[in-house]
Amino acid sequence: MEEKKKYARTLVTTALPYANGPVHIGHLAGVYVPADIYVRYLRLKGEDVIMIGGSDEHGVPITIKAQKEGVTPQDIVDRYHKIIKDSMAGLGISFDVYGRTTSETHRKTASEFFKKLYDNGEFIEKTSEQFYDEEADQWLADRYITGTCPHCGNEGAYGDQCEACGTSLNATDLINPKSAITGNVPVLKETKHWYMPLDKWEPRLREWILEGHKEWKTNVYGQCKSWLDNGLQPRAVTRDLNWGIPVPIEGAEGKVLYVWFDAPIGYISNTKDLIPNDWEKYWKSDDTRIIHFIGKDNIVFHCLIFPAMLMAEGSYQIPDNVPANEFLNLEGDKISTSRNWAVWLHEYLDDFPGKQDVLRYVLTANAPETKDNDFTWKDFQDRNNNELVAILGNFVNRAIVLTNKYFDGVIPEAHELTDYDRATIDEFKGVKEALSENLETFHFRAALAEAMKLARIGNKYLADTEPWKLAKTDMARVETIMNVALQITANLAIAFEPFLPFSAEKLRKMINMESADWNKLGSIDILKAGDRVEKPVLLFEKIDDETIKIQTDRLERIKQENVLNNFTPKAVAPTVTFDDFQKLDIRVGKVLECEKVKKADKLLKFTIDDGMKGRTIVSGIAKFYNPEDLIGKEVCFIANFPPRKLKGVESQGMILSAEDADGRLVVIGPHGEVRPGVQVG
Ligand code: B3M
Ligand code: ZN
Repeated sequence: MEEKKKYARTLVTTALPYANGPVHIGHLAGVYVPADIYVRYLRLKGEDVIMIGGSDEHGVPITIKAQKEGVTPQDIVDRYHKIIKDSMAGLGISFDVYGRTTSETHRKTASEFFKKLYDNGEFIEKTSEQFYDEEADQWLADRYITGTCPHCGNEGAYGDQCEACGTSLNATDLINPKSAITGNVPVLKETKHWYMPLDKWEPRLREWILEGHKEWKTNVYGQCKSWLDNGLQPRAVTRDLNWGIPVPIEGAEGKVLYVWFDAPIGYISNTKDLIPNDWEKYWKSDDTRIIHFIGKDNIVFHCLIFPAMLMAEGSYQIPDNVPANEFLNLEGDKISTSRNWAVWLHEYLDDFPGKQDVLRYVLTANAPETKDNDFTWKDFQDRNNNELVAILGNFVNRAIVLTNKYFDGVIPEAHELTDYDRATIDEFKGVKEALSENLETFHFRAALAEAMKLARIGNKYLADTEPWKLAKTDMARVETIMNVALQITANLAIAFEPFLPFSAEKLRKMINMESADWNKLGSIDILKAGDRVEKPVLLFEKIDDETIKIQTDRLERIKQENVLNNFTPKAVAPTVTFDDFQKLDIRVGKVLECEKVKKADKLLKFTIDDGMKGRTIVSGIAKFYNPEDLIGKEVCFIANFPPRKLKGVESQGMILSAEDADGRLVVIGPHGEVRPGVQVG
């Protein structure tokens, strides 16, 4: 096996979220929680590491959001940058810097980067035809053009993708293209742009990844291989847009750097802001290790395009690893900002104060490391109640409570260890190695399971040794047991610090342990006999069904709203003649009585005044109405259907109702007063 390269420091970057919305659990599980665990772990080991984050504040998604709300792009990014920055801090994501791509440092850095590549002849210039809205006097980015999808006929396809059939498109593929700004037919006009010739870097990229980084996660390696095997094409790195970093060359007025050109440079700019005199050490010396934490949709940019940019620039290191995650779904559906199908971090922090670690725990235990995973509120509740409360919280609480109870808070001495004590201690000795190994290789789920194993060992130790039973007969034995239990508690404070930093801190305070040192993990002399522990505080508390129901009800409401908002009427049925229509005898009737049909939860039985001798009609609308509410109302019914029996009741006609997009039935009636029995036509 190839010997591991020695490195002196680690630079961890985390994908810069677009500042066009808040962050949600998908972002957290994919990028920020794993990155934070990793960085906290390295810090615990005493390594030199910095964690770089920031908002991505350019690009079309932001201009679209601004246009929709009638505000400026700057307003949008100011609003969301703050929400994102504050909520990430609230969850304990421990960035050393959280910057923004609208900063002056960034504008200058990205601009100079482009200029250097331009001056070195690293770009090719190409003229192509692009859509332009003459009335708005504006070039149209792909997202600003809609039209009919040539593959499936969906009339609302975008210039870059049809969301109905999932095909990615070029704007010029659309049938009947329209400008999303004015609704006009756009015209094609010639425009000049600068392209990165990725094909030129393909051999180096190929060798670097496919030969040099076989250890990368299979999903990342596989995606890179597939791109490389398909052959890389030149990519435009400029755009016709009025929001972004101006292209710093003559003749490029009105053009900006493509957002995916400037955003990764944001990692560099933000490092500069953090350590203006030292940043180059982290980016340019070959004993630095660069790790990019991202989601799977960003793989090509971080593994191929950005490295090609860095290679072209010449003075930078390229990344050592890009541990991209798959996606997290929510209650079985894809998370979507536009459909509001998400658990938003800032809302979570409001709804669950003091429970940051519960979310961190659940998102790690269920992280989409190798495949897409699902977040459900039920699983959230179960993991909190059955794992955090019942295992970790329970053990720690017992250890501290018993120490207070029997020894007045003073850590007792360990006397002679029994074979069982030794077997227990042996078991948790291996935890450090297993944990480290998993953390080093970005297997955070497995690492968390190892930490949890330590808590299970502790729980079992107390349950098996039952010190509360020995207290009356063998206090010396209780002293030993409690010493071991407290040493396990100290181990937990170290092991959980990367994952659950808030609880680990509480725990450290309880046992008066000033700082956690990874190197001590696995040892049984962390705490000194004679030192004190504090009074117990609860690390976790049970989450009840009502709390969970508030969240699932909210999602249910959003689902309904989405169904209603996305309603498109069904295609009109084949033409009929007036004679056809006249065959139906539709009349107005007045509801005299209305009641539920026994043993049929869908059916209501109506007694209708039809202006004649009256009739009974059974209708399947019981789910949508209280029977009493319909009494006295006028309804329309078909009078000439043959009678039929429903659950033993003979129905003499059919009450008309409209079915809304969500399946709700609404009874149809006249808007003015009419006599029962009159015909509709
Ligand atoms: N803002 C895309 C995203 O949020 C993009 C990442 C930039 S990382 C340099 O998924
Ligand atoms: Zn389509």
